[in-house]
Amino acid sequence: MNAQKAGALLSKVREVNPLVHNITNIVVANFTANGLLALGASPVMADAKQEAAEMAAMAGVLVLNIGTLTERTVESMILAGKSANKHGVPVVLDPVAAGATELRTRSAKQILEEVKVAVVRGNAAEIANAAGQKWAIKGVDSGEAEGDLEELAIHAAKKLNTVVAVTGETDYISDGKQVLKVSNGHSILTKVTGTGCLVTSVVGAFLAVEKNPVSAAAAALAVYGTAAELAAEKTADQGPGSFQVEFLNQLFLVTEEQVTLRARIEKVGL
Ligand code: ATP
Ligand code: TZP
Ligand code: MG
Ligand code: MG
Repeated sequence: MNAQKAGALLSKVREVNPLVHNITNIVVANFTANGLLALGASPVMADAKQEAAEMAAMAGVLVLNIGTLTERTVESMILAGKSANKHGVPVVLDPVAAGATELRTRSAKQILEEVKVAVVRGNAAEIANAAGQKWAIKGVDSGEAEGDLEELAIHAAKKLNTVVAVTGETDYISDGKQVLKVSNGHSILTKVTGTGCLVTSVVGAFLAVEKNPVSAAAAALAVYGTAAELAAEKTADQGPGSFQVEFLNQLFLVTEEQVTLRARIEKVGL
């Protein structure tokens, strides 16, 4: 994956307009739907156990997010996940706040055991805890960086037998062998709730049009980070409220050419 290919994949997302089935949390549902629409995907939120499997079967991708999990929604996630697996629909997981409570850690692990997940996207603490490593976490926010994020991405990918995307100031994507590093983005993303959850769904939108999960995740993170940089430039003297609105604008406006010029994707490690 490189900047040019990331730009081309953005155009493919817009052309295909994939159906992204989200079972997500109550904090970010609206922001996620608007972000996906702005980018060029077609979001649907459907978490009733009576319809989750049916919706997943017809989607381009299924995104599971445990941000405000309940026994009921975890049951729906597993039903939807199994249906997606059966119908060849890729599945992405955001293990929000795994490690913060026993329920979250256990549920993230249960989903990973019962559903074949193509990409797990989280902050360092969430990825580490989902992969059985202890890492401090404060609610939904990652604790201080304790270790090497490149190593963490490789270790977690091997342990979970999936592709892992660890995000933060720099993002690391690994399948346990290769590692890609994405250096786009802006720190003001951390001041708007749901920017992690939305990026997980954006990874899903890219995965719906690109089978290789490492390529899809790297392209999605680079496009997302580029839109954030453009929005931060436009709202430089303002706060997170203006940034949030402009970020949605830039997810809509960012062009293939801008991504080709600005995406910073590098191969690292092994
Ligand atoms: P946390 O709750 O710890 O913030 P999160 O689930 O919100 O985690 P992030 O790691 O914040 O997820 O990632 C969301 C997006 O923000 C990603 O695209 C990431 O690259 C970007 N990002 C996060 N922090 C920074 C930063 N300091 N500089 C640039 N981009 C960042
Ligand atoms: N509480 C439960 S889910 C959630 C909060 C604040 C949203 C987390 O969103 P993100 O994208 O991980 O910052
Ligand atoms: Mg964040
Ligand atoms: Mg998060």
